[in-house]
Amino acid sequence: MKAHDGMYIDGAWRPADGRDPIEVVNPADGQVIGRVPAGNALDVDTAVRAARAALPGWAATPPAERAARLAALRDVLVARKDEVAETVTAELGSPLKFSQAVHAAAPIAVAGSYAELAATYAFEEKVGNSVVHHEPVGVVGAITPWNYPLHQIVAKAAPALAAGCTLVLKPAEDTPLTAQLFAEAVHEAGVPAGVFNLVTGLGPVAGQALAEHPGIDLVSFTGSTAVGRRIGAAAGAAVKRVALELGGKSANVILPSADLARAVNVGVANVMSNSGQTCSAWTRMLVHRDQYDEAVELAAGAAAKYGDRIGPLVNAKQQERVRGYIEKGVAEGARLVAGGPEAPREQGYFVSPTVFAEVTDEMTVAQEEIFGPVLSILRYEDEEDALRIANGTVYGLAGAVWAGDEAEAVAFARRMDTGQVDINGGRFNPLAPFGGYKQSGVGRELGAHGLTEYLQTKSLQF
Ligand code: TXE
Repeated sequence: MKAHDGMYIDGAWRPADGRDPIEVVNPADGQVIGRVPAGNALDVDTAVRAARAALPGWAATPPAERAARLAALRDVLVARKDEVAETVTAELGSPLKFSQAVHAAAPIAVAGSYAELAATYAFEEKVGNSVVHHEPVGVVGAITPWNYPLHQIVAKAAPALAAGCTLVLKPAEDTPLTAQLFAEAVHEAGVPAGVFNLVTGLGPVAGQALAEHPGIDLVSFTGSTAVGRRIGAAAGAAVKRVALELGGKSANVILPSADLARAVNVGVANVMSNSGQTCSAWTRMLVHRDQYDEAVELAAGAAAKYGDRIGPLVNAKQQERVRGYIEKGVAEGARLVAGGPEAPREQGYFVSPTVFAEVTDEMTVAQEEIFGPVLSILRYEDEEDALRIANGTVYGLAGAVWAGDEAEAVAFARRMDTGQVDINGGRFNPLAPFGGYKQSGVGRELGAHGLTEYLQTKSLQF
């Protein structure tokens, strides 16, 4: 795979100060497919300086011109979508069809939505005798994970660029090639030098240096709750803005009036998608006791069908972690009805699609984010019990409700402590705000709500 041996800073690929290579591995077979430099604090500092220098010019660029660059960026992502899909498949291991349909396609929709928002957003509004200006926050430090390598980048870079911010991106060490491809796309789209900068590197080195750099005005982080908590604490101490997209343990609530087979099948597909490496995945299926046995049977059958069709997990550490959770589920008394902890193949970091029945809400597999193809099915007595279980974790990122009647599902969804709920299946909407209640995070991504994360307001009184 093509890999740059440098950092994209101030509009060009430049030699890195940190020379240790990061080996990029294809998780489907363990082969090294490329090497990128592990940037250090000096590389981060160089990139932040470039972003600071570019800030006044980009912030003063008319929104229509920023919109034109974002539209050009979307067009480059369209033109290079096959390359995006192949790169994501090579470094994340996801099946090529899934990479095309999701990993390459979603960022196109998101970039397009911000091209439109940049052109139409009211960056100035009249409020009584005041005019409120929505100005860019400044220089953004974006730290992204590997699970949706390009989407996670575009969900930060596109609104930042639309707002008039400049940024430095530190992508996940597992998926830096997609990030390099994105830097090429930004360059091709004619975004001025210094507006977008890329530093590849390790989290505790380059990531931490970026999060703590005094030249950063907003840290936008997606990743684990443990790292997010530290970044939030450091940002609080420095009184700087922070946006955190963290873990989830979303409930898929199937009310008795729902189409059970459809709800279960879509629910299983949701968890197995991307091999379960999705923060919003509906990892807890809540079923009424009268329908429980039927749901378990349907889910076990649906999971068995996935067999070989899902990709591996991203690396050996995640594979071990997920297998450990499956072993813990068994040890705590949950009943395996599909899959299990044994690796299904010798090569690559695969985990079998796994379904647990007889899960109770205090079990580890019902409380902690597993981040693998593992579904837990819980039994509820009545609607109040379902609500108690659904809201009974520290997380609140997403969820789903199924009912025969949409209004019934909406009434339940309104009582859920979570940032996004799919009603009878739902569909991806790049304009809908996405983000967490409780410990799932701070702030929102996507759409106009995502744009406001990158803006600060100034009011002029007349
Ligand atoms: O995350 P990390 P990991 C969850 C999921 C998964 C677990 C661990 O449960 O099993 O996290 O994954 C950078 N300062 N999610 O270890 O370490 C790192 O380089 C600054 C949920 O991969 O949080 C990468 O770019 N940055 C999730 C990013 O943080 C640091 C997506 C995420 O890595 C850093 C991924 C530091 N000290 C994992 N340490 C979601 N919400 O979608 C690491 N990083």
